[in-house]
Amino acid sequence: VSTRRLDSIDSIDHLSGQLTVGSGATLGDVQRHAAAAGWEYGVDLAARDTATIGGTVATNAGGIRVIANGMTRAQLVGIEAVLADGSVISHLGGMLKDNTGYDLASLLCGSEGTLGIITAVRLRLHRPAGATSVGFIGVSSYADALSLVEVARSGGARVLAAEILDETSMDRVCEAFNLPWPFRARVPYALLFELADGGDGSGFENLAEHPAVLGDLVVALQARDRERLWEYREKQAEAFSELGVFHNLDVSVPLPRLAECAEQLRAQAAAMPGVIAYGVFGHLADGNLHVAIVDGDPDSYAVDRAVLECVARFEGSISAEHGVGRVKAAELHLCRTPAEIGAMRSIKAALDPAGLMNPGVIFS
Ligand code: LAC
Ligand code: ZN
Repeated sequence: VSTRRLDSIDSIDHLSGQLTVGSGATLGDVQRHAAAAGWEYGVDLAARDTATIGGTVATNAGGIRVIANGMTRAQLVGIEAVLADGSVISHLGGMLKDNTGYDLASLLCGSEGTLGIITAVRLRLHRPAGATSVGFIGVSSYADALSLVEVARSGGARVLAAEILDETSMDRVCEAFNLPWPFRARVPYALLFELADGGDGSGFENLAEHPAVLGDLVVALQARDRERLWEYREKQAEAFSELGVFHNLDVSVPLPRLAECAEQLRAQAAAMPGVIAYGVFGHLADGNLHVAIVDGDPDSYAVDRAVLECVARFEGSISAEHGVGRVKAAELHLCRTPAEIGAMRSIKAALDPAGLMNPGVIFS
């Protein structure tokens, strides 16, 4: 089923700061539509021009603005969807306050197509953050990077993004896209911040003096320079995939345990036989790590399982933003209790008793 032709985008309701869009419109189209009218859509990710809004809602997409705006579910005010029995549920009136029973929009959001097909959504918009600065900071550990996130969050400028790249992912993207190493000296980790500081770099003042900053601080004020710094982060998946089929894990860990878990994931990847390249990078402030591992045997699931089991030991989630899908369905028990999985199965059975909707996804 393709929803691509359901691509209508209504005019913006300036009174409520909301917008109704068909599920086939791309994320990029919605972002541009909102921006042209002086608003901002709260979700952004590298696949903005191919991802449909319906897809981002069905998967509760995260991305690079979660620290500022929350995930897709936090943008959702209402939903229209077709259920397995052919009934249409439609609740697009845009009431922010509406406690009449279960929140079906939230339920369908992140259900990965297992409960129904989303046809339209009502989204809340944000006031634009204004001009921003992007900074790249060298640090010597995940723990130091987290201390800088804390400093940044308690400073004056709003943090719009806080991303981390380890040395191996930096080397990979530099090699794949022929990018220069962005610092004068090599650093074990690079931390990328985007701050809503009026675009003059003032948001980085309280960070620059912090003892956790290793070497130089690179700050970009112009749009082209900001994009240039973002390239190191946004091109990671592409950089690893050009080496072959790669194991692309997407996990999250409670922030107090993130540093230790990330170090174990790196050590574990480095010690795996046959590994050609690896990196542990991602949306640091969300506790969301992307673990990229390329090995000689792309079909081997042992690599994935080792990562997911490590994360489970730290009481993390085996899918922070990409979803469970079919690949991780057998591993759901690593981060959900039998009671939780039982409740989810009951919902699935009630709404889709014949199992028509995306069979095999979420539940093995
Ligand atoms: C990223 C996507 C793949 O953050 O989740 O690069
Ligand atoms: Zn991501």
